[in-house]
Amino acid sequence: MPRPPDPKTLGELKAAVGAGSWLDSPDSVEPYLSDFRRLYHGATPLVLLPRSVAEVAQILRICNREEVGVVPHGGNTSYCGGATPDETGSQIVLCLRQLHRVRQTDAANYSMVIEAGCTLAEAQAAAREADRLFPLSLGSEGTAQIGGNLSTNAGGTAVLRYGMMRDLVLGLEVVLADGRVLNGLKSLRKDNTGYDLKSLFVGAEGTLGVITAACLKLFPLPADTATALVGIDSPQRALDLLARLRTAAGDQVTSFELMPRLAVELTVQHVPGVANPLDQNSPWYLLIELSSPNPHQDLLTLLTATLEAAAERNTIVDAMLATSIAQAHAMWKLRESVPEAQRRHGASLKHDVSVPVSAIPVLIEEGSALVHRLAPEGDVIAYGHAGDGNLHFNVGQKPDTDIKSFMARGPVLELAVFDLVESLGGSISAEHGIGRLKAAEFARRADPAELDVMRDLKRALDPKGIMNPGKVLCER
Ligand code: 2HG
Ligand code: ZN
Repeated sequence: MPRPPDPKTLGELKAAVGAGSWLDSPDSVEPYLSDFRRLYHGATPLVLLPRSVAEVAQILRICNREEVGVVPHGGNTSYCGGATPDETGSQIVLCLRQLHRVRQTDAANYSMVIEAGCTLAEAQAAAREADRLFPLSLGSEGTAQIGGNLSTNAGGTAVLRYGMMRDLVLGLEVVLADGRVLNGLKSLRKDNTGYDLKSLFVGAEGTLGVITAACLKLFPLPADTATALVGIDSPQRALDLLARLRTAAGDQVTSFELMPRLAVELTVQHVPGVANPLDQNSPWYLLIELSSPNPHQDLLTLLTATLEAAAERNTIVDAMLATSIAQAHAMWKLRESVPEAQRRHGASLKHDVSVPVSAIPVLIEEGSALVHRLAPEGDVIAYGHAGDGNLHFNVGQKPDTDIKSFMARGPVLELAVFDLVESLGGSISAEHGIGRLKAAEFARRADPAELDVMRDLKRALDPKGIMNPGKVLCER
């Protein structure tokens, strides 16, 4: 069981990073104590900001010896409290921000080695400089860091084409709980030498070790892109259109994002500079993007023809194709501002879930009936990555309702939504992780054998339980 660090240990930890790389005054540690959604507010005696892998290793050696809990911390954009210390004040925070070098780009190998503290936007820029694409793309990319993206197996808006973070990793460098460094920074597409260790740390949310650097896959830069905002009658029609698009454009279909009318309206209402370019109102909207590295594909013509054919069969209600980069950006701003609009509008109950793509219409229909019955103060705002089967089945507080009674509906509604998701063969965490928020539900619902293996792995790699205690796997 981890225990609070004594003054001698705190001194040793400070010495491990040196002056300027630790914080311990109440004001200076405050930004590390609460999560992005303000669900938790913890306490810590010390925040460490190491500048090298050797310093991370030294910190973990000390913490392991003294059995001090360590909470790895990146851009602090977790939705599940994954990077926030608990309230006991006994856990130290290990912020990776100062490990932010791009160690190598290898354009011919379509790979780059980058440290955990680089933001996702910095990773994208480094790839671009080498005339390559790093395709992970999400709303918080200016703040979220690569270490956190890896640790939560982040998804975002281009998963349909390129996969999630796990699919984008060739190798990892990880400091283990006892301070040993696992040097797995291989840049190989083929490597069948034993167990796939890197995969263990992706999505482990810092509970098995600290990722300090990664070798990531790169792709050719897109040279032709077509973007459209489409109005549509129902989620089922959206799936019909997705199938049509995949037949027409294969894996050039890069993004397929679904939004209900309310999400679009709230975004236009609350976020300055956002507009809905479509003339007609529709119950649902899709943001579609096709892309190709081949500049002669003429994707705009392909997308136009596919949407026209869909309109003839009444699959779609309305559509607007972006004819300039500015128009495409405006469409993306509309989509990416939905979380902010929800925040400005009022409280929300969030469910980041996935189901087989074919089950999305049922999830929305049956889930909405649950909200109607169990949280009448809320409006369903189910949006997100429909092409991946990942919806943010969110519920926003209706205007002029009492926030306390609305929030009190959360636990019962969550159980019902998760039951529904489970009955559809889905997952209670699609792309935001388990963190602290979903640890109990995960333990309750996971397959017992799967959970046993996870606990065995945890014990093998972190026998003293110092790595991000209380996240992902709860105490038995
Ligand atoms: C998105 O897809 C993000 O915009 C945030 O994953 C989802 O705020 C949310 O629920
Ligand atoms: Zn999302």
